[in-house]
Amino acid sequence: MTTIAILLVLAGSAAGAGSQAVSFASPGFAPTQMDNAGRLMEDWGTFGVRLAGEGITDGTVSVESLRLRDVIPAARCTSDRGAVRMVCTAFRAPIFPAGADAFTVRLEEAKGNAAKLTLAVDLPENSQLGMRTVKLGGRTVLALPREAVSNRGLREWGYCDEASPLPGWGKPVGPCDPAFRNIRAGMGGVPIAYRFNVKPKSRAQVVLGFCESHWADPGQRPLTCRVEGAPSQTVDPVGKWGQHKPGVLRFAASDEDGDGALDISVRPAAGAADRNPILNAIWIFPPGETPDLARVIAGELSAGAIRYVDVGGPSDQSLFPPGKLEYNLELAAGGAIELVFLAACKGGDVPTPEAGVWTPETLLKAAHDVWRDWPSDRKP
Ligand SMILES: [Ca+2]
Ligand SMILES: [Ca+2]
Repeated sequence: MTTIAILLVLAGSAAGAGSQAVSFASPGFAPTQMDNAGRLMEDWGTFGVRLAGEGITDGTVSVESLRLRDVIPAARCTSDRGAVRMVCTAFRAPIFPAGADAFTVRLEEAKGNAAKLTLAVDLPENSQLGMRTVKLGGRTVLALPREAVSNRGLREWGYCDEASPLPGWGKPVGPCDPAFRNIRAGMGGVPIAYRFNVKPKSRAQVVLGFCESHWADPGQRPLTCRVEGAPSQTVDPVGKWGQHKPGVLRFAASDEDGDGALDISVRPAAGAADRNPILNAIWIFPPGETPDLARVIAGELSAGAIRYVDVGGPSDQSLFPPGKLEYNLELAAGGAIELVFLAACKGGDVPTPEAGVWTPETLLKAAHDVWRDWPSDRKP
């Protein structure tokens, strides 16, 4: 029989009266502790959030244990911060195999005035930020809220994937743009993805550049390229251009979903023997003029492009600025916002949010179902 999960209520230490560390778990799993400042103490580090902005004051912090939907052990940290009341609630979501801690940050405007806020997430050093995940080493330790992607401080353009730069990997023959020499590769089949800020709903000509310098035979590394607003194109670079031969594909792109960003991705084509996609270069040109592709390959149009990216080269960049993970949020007078994070538990990863299997509602329901069915004499 597995160890019975225990809801421990530990005596508080430094924080004021009413604030104490609280633990919570799923049946049969080691508990997670919320410390008396409202942070989760995970085996990979401490996860917590900090609030800043106009009218945000220091305030008392109160941590308590409670039951969500009557049965789910949970920890809650409440703090009145002047213009905003912040309530952080955590419970264990019983995701196979190790579970994950769902951490909901609720921000309530408290003074009857619209408020602009910055919510900063405390992360361990060496954290790698992605669009929806934070990784530490090879482990996915945090899933980030979908609602807040557009509220993140992002650069004008950059990659937003888990691919790796391989400078000097390309060995293009003949005179060509230097961008063909450096690549990024999606080792293990991860897509290569870039995002560029554009005028909402605007159009552009996008050119992707490739040079395959590993395979000599066709059919090994076919790639499927998607550029927002254009039909996807599948290409076998060796079959189409040959080994070490630079080649380009043109796309009539548009910001189809109107979010002010143009999304570009390269993935392994269906059935590809080599599952590691590569990309050498990206050019963005104005709509309406069709760039001469031979001149693009020769590097003659790079200086005049709206964007020219030597993928994997020294000027390539992540979409995410280094350092802190911060959200810029606006609260209407009397309004509230909820952001749900998912933190990895002892020995586990969090599931990739892109897989789309879990939502905050289904996590709560799953936790409810396991605790409802757990024998009452063994409930904490
Ligand atoms: Ca878009
Ligand atoms: Ca490159």
